[in-house]
Amino acid sequence: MKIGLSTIGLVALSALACSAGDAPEPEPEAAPPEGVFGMAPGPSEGITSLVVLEPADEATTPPPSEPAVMDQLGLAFLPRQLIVRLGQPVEFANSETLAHNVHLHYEPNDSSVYYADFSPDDRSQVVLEQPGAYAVTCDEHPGMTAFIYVTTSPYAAFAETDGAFLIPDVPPGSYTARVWNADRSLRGEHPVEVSGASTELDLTSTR
Ligand SMILES: [Cu+2]
Repeated sequence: MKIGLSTIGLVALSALACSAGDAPEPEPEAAPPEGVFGMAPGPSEGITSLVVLEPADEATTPPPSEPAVMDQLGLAFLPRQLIVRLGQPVEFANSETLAHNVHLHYEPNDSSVYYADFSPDDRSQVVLEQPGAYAVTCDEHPGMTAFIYVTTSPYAAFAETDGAFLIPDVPPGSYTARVWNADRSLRGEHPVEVSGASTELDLTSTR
């Protein structure tokens, strides 16, 4: 019994001595993120790029019935950028003690498509009927701007400010990756094949 214990002590000591003398282990290489990821152009006019993967076979899941919510708080829209599925309601709210309004312009033809006043604690829903980009403003407070993108595809994400994007849970198949940017010259379309768990795309070039 006594011998056994000291043997264990020796083994532990030699293991310590060994690890102290070794060079630090190299950092394991980070696994690529799961999903479709990569780089898109950087922000324009304060809005980051949006990446949408449109499936070649039109069948996708139906839009969620619960609304996508955009609140007003601290003289700002929250969130400032919102993705909504076509057919999914958008709910606007006003969580502060000031009166606001919400004014939506559809970007492709610059038409005013929605306007409503929001007293404190008001909430109201609207279904936006066209896919594409909508500019959001509060006409009372010129600094309040936001952006909504209505997409037919469930596979969409805004890029980070450095252009990095990640769209998780994309089933294998053929897609068109569409890049929307406030600067029209930075928009583009790229054919994409999704096969494994991770697909890396460079969408920084326009074509
Ligand atoms: Cu306002």
